[in-house]
Amino acid sequence: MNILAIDIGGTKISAALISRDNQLTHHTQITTPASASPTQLYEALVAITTPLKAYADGVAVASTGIICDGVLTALNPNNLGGLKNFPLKKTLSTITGLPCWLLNDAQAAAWAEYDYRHENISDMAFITVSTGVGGGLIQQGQLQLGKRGIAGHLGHTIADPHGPLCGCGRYGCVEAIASGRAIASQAVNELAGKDAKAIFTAYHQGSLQAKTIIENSASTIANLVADIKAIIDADCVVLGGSVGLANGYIELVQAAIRQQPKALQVPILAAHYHHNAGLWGAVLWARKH
Ligand code: ADP
Ligand code: BMX
Ligand code: ZN
Repeated sequence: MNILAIDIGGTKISAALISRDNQLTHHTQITTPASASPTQLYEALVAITTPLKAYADGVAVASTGIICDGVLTALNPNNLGGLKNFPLKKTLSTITGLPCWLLNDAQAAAWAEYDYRHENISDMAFITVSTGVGGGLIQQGQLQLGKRGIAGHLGHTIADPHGPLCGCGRYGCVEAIASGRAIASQAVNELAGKDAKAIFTAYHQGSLQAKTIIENSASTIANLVADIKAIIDADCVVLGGSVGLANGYIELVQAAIRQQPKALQVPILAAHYHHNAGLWGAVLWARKH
């Protein structure tokens, strides 16, 4: 089966064809509409699927948000231009006329990264540090979805109860401190208004402000990793997303985890599938089901 894989994130929507013999081709990317109203998201999905759908036998989707019964519900609507609910499966089936399989983006990436390592491990977590902070858990070789699709939403565990208000309504979520959006929102003075990518550039140019913000993000993720170890005794934790994979970031998280008690330390690895972990996970999951 040739599958049209789509990864819907808070910043970008990417798509590619993945053939039955695992060749990834025709990779394309568009910006997620800033105000992702249902109409704008619909139009973005039409734009990205139209050139590719004729070559596919099915559609596999990894999407930000809680995915349950084919519907996307935002836990943090701010990450999707305020969009709260969207009938993703129905919409994509109508646009493409193809069968569709859906997963949350980080759950999908967790599945791909586990699949790659399954001969050596049984329990792991995937964390994407991107627009938000997403998560996916594998326990005893099983991807955890939960009855309502929320399992693994690690970005909405609390890092600091006195921390900033998260778009989900809680104070001090990991996502409100460590995500790409949170990194940008902490910038002041010479870095005010810059996005996380620009703040990383400033960090590599020696900006002390950028260093403080990025190290705070990395140590928040390291605390989350130690919590995951305590909860599921993970064999490893895999990092992805454009912040998670940014030059020097994983080293900061690894350095911070070494400050934790030995029993809570765990190997932290970069995603084998890099930025395409969600695309691959959605396809591997679709084939399995
Ligand atoms: P999505 O959330 O749509 O899946 P990404 O994984 O690309 O998309 O994450 C988007 C976030 O990553 C934004 O905050 C953006 O500023 C930041 N970002 C993008 N490229 C880089 C980079 N090279 N280095 C650091 N941060 C980056
Ligand atoms: C948010 C949440 C998660 C998602 C994570 C990473 C929404 C819309 N999304 O915590 O479902 O996995 O962001 O998403 O509530 P990304 O856009 O950063 O890839
Ligand atoms: Zn939250």
